[in-house]
Amino acid sequence: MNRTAFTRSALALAAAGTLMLAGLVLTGPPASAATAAAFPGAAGPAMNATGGRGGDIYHVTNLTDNANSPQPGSLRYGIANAPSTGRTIVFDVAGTIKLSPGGRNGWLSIGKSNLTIAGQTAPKPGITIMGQATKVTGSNIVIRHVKFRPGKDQANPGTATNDGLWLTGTNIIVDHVSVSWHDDEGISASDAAGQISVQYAIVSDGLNYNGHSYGALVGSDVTGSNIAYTHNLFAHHKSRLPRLGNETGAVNYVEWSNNVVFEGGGYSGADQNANANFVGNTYLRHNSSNPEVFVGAAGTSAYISGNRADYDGDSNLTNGSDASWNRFTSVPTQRSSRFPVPNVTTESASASLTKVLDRAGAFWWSRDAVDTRVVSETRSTSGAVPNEPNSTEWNNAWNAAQVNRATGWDTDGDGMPNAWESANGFNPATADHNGDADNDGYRNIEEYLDYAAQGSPALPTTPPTTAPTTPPTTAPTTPPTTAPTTGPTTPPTTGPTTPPATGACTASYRTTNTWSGGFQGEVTVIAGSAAINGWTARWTLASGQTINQVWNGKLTVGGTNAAVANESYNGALAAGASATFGFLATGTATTPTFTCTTP
Ligand SMILES: [Ca+2]
Ligand SMILES: [Ca+2]
Ligand SMILES: [Ca+2]
Ligand SMILES: [Ca+2]
Repeated sequence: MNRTAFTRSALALAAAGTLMLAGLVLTGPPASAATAAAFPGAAGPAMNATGGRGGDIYHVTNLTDNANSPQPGSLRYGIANAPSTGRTIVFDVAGTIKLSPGGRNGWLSIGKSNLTIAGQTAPKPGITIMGQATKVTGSNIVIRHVKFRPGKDQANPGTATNDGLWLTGTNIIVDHVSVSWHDDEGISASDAAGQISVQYAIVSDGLNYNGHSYGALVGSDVTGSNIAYTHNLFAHHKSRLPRLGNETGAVNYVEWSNNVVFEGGGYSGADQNANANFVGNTYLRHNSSNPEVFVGAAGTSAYISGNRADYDGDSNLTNGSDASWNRFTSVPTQRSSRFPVPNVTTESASASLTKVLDRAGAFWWSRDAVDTRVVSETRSTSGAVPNEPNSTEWNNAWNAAQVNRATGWDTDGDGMPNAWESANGFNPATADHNGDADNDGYRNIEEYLDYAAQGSPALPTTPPTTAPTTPPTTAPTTPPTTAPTTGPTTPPTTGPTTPPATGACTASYRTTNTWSGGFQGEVTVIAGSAAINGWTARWTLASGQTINQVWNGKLTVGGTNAAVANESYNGALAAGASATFGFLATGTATTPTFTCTTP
């Protein structure tokens, strides 16, 4: 997906879906053979999971939960009744889903396959799942931007069996979730786990009242599985960061890289048959009594590179030392090359530290009290492993008010809200979620999901103007009211074959809107003392800036070099005339220097 504005001509390629008025489910035929990753930014073994791509759209319209009799409109109902042909679950409500009943029967079981759970579509403050554990056993599943804060088992509090999220299916990618108040592991991938990616999660506050404040079990009983945990923050756990291995003799690979592990003590461990890469992790502590960041066992084989341990407990998180084999202890086989976990590109500990602290968690653009506190405590290496949830945080989450979308948010029910559809040239009255207007392999609904995953930055305050694709076919019906004051002295015998294109141009910039994590900019291009026929404005993107959408111009980005050229309808400018284009970007607004060239 190129994150530029769609054009109406491209829209003609979009396949219309079918609106089922009786329910909240939309279906439509597959429209594109192009392939794409699960979403922009997906990585790891499940990078290419397709989830619900090409399937129907299910709207969560209430926060009820009852495992024994799921109600239409609830999340559990949408999962339990998902068709095998794929389903994308969007949320018309925000608030807390209290899993019911207590005990294992009340766990949220995600046993269907070809499923996308798009928590980023919920209104602020998003969806929080509480009360019981969540277990994923299906395959080809995308889970994004949901908070899992289970607490103790509601029927048997104190049994310490509530994981935040337990992944034991295959081809599952979990992205930008938040997990806390588990009394067993936060996010585990184990047992029947196949190809698994866990990225940009905040996993915090493992409850230690029963000694089970654990981070993650990471290992599989399936030979050939690959599991990657990358760019996650684990904070306030006693141990298992991760606990590797299996007891079946299966041979498989683990990537534990570019994570931030902030713990109050304890260590990680491994059973047998563990093969793991540890690259570019940051290990933070304010209690340096346990020097190890990982303790292996018989059968542990590990590759380590570029890990940093910073134990001084200050707010400078990058003045630690290289965490070498003296901190990865009891590892019988010290590898000199990495295990081949697919689709992983590692980076330095400091580069990933910044990304994780800025961008991890479900609603990183509007973090809740728990994630805000945990990131703050990580930045200052403060806080502690809790025995119980903070009571104020728990009560506020448990009793959170339900937030509903306004009427008319998504008239055609295709999961793409009216305002976004209009701003991007889609039809808010036709279910066209399964089209692929720009033919990039991402269905139209996925283009919206990506926008929502950026925190839904403000749409342009003035909608993009769209040039007519054909010139007017009829002449003006009213003549000019004033005649020319002077006529041509000698008529030309032939007209010019191409318009002149020799003039120079300038470009100026202003920021028209900003919000947390993004901004909107406007650039005015002015022709010099001669007419021009085409222009290109260029500038350098500052660190962290990404352009998501451009209107009235065509964007090209190479590295940090951005260039916007004219559209067909605004390239020709008379001397001194101007044209403007606008864009939406993530990152912090700056005032870059623009250059303008012709054509
Ligand atoms: Ca430090
Ligand atoms: Ca719509
Ligand atoms: Ca539509
Ligand atoms: Ca597309």
